[in-house]
Amino acid sequence: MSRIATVAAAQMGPIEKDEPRQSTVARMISMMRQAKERGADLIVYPELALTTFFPRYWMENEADVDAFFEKEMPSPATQPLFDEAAKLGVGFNLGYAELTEENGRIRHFNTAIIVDREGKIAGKYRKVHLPGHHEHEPWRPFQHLEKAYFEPGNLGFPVFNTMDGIMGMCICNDRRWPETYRCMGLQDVEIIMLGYNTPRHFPQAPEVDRLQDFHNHLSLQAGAYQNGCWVVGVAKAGVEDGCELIGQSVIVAPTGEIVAMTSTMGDEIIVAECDLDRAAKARKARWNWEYNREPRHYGILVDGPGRPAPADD
Ligand code: ING
Repeated sequence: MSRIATVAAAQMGPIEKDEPRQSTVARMISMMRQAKERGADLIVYPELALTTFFPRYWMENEADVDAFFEKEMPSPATQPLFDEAAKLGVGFNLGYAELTEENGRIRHFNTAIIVDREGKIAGKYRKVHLPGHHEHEPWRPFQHLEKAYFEPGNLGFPVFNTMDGIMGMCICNDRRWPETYRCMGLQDVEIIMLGYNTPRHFPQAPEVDRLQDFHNHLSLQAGAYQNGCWVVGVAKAGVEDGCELIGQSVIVAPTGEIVAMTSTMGDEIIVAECDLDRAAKARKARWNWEYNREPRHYGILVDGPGRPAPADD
């Protein structure tokens, strides 16, 4: 008997800077109900799904930045989403800005959680690959200050046994790095869920603006195929405060084929039946790590160039 997860990708359209969380949560609940009606038992929301993509703004005042963060999860504003999920028996993946105290200091992470069908948090991930820049760069038409507002994630790339599957997460820029998928693939992940906020315009290289949709799908499809797992990529799409964010959210099969894609730039759900056993099957054939992989030659992946680990991770 196959283990089928009926998955909805819940793409969200623009969230304006002053849109209250109650409004975005109401939009998410509406999409959850639509997804349930279409048979879904798992729904994936975008990165930083509760607010506008605030790293596009330079904010001098830390309190202004912290206003975009959740100090607890569930919070009063998100509790209705957890309640609805438990009522409908639908699991979900939610991206949000996490403000927490850890190792005696306040930490800021770009975070995602998997919540099971009883409304309980089954897993947490903190974005490892932070794109953008640390300082205000006025030459840009909009900022991309993730390196200023977040710390790199300190949880690695965990996978979680939940909802009768092996489930993993990543967030936005993580999807462009093959290490992300492989770290979960080696843990036999069957489905990887992720959200993204991807501006069409890339100020450092405007000549690649025309390739943003292609690079998005190239990354997601390669990750799925090369690790024999399902990949669900969900956009925050449309024009937020003058900044166009790409859409084309997709559900990708372990073969790398796109099985469903959105066709608007607003709130839109797509649904697919994901047979999780197809991932396990791929692991026995082409991606049989013990039989085909040669780690003795891969040392540079860990010892090669990259950011040093922070002292107090
Ligand atoms: N956004 C973008 C992403 O990786 C980006 C940043 C855009 C990097 C285009 C490279 C090219 O999709 C986030 N939030 O990571």
